[in-house]
Amino acid sequence: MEMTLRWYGTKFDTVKLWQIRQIPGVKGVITTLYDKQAGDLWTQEEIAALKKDVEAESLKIAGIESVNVSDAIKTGSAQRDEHIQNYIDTLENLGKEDIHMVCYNFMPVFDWTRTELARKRADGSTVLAYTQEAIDALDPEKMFSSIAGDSNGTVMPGWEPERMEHVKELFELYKDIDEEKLFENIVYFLKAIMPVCNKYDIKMAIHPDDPAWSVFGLPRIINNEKNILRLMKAVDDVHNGVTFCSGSYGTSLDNDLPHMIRALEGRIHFAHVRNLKFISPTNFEESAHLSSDGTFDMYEIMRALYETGFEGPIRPDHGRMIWGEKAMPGYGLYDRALGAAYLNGLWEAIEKAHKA
Ligand code: DNO
Repeated sequence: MEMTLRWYGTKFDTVKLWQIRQIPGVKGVITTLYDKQAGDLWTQEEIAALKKDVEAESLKIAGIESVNVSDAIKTGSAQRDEHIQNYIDTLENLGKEDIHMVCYNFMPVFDWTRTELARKRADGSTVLAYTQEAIDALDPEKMFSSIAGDSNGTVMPGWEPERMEHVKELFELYKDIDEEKLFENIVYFLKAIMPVCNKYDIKMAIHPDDPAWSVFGLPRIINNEKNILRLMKAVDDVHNGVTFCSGSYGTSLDNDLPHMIRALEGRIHFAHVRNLKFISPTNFEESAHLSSDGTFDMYEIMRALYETGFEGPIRPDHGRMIWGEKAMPGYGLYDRALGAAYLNGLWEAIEKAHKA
């Protein structure tokens, strides 16, 4: 595995590349052109400029998170083929710049959903949290404004104000889209992009739906072992792969995370590893990475990755907000750096035990 940190670019991130470089074992970042809208084309020049910024600090781009997929592609509406062509051209430009891993998601309307961005824990840290009761009491069109105030002035991934202004129309677009239709549309999309992925050896890594069940009646298809394996089979090419996000699949206590990792052997191209603390099955908060601070056995998750020969980038995921830091919720420096150090420690121990 290759330890990395997510970085949103000079213009958007409170965390600096020189700080990332000082985290032990981190040599690469996972980044993006954060101001691109889904459906846009990324030019080779824009990608080269991003690469230059990263390499100037002696880091490398380990992959892109995300090249977002437009709602036209997800719903199969009029602009679908135009957006797919832009996606193919973007992949081509990434390939020419020697970038070989792209994370994306196929969630309708909202990317990940949390109901609180700053729930206070007993130690005074704050974390992102979710309760089903809060969702059930909420008008989906108000979802954005209900959380925007807690985002420390940052733009949250998947919650771009430009998109959220049209949230009503977005819901309208999905009115006839059920899970089967959404599945057909993702297969159509993947089949169209596989040739360029093969040409440049670009590994596509789909991020799971978070939480792993339907919110606001919208369909969810990337949420458990059966469904993700179905997608792997439907487009049976190694370039059609997975971002294994423990904190997203883990929202459903029915998902056996180490078992899923083993079932996906060879198809996991990227890993987000973080922990959750459950108060009830539908009320959880994002804890520190350490096993004993949350619900998951992080050792077993890392061991399953190790034993299935995982070689891709891995990143600590959402961290707590600690030590007075002001940053994008989940994406401060301090707790993610602690997470990276902890995951590196687990990996070293697992590796040495295997070699002994
Ligand atoms: C949340 C992230 C997601 C993820 C996208 C991938 O913090 O893990 O926003 O980047 O779903 O496209």
